[in-house]
Amino acid sequence: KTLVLATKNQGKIRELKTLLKDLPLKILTPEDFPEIKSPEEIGQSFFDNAFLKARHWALATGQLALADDSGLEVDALRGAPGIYSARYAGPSATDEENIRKLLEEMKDVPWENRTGRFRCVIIIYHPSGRWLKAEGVWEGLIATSPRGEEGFGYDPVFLPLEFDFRKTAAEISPETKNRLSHRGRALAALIELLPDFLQA
Ligand code: ITT
Repeated sequence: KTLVLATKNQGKIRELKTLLKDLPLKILTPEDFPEIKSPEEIGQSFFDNAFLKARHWALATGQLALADDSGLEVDALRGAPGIYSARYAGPSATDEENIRKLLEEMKDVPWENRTGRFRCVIIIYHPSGRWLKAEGVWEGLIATSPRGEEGFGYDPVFLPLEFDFRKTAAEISPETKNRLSHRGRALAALIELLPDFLQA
């Protein structure tokens, strides 16, 4: 079976490919379909956006498609950047620009109020119209300055609970991140459901 990863984010593609490596699936990405455009992410929730991306790529390619919509929810910012995490500092913002904006917005927030979490909703969609959903969260604190070279996105300013907030998500190995992260947990839950879904 072929599975299209309905994402252009290279960090997600790297993690998803590792998490799916033991499954008997041929993995393709949008780069394998240069003629197909990405849909506009007009949804109002992680679910809406994951669903519209997975459905679009499944129907456009005629293959199973898996989409990940994810982001960072910061309590002191009432859940922002949330579904707008990728474009927090503007429509084509870099990870560095998004981090800079986040730290600026939080410059007066004390440690006890720097709680937040990554959230990931994954949808797998079959061109017949059948689909599955899984979700994962990763709790932590927002650091006051970036550290580390691993990962992508907001990893340099996310201090996961599991290391007593001493390391950023960009200072842990990709294997450890995949074991603990919102994406790793969502995909583990999805993989549980997959045999029945692929049989039907
Ligand atoms: P696609 O829609 O093509 O998948 P995107 O980057 O636009 O790519 P999202 O709309 O889901 O995808 O935005 C997710 C953003 O949330 C991502 O760009 C990061 O800024 C952040 N994010 C998600 N997961 C993350 C992780 O594991 N580590 C760090 N940041 C993450």
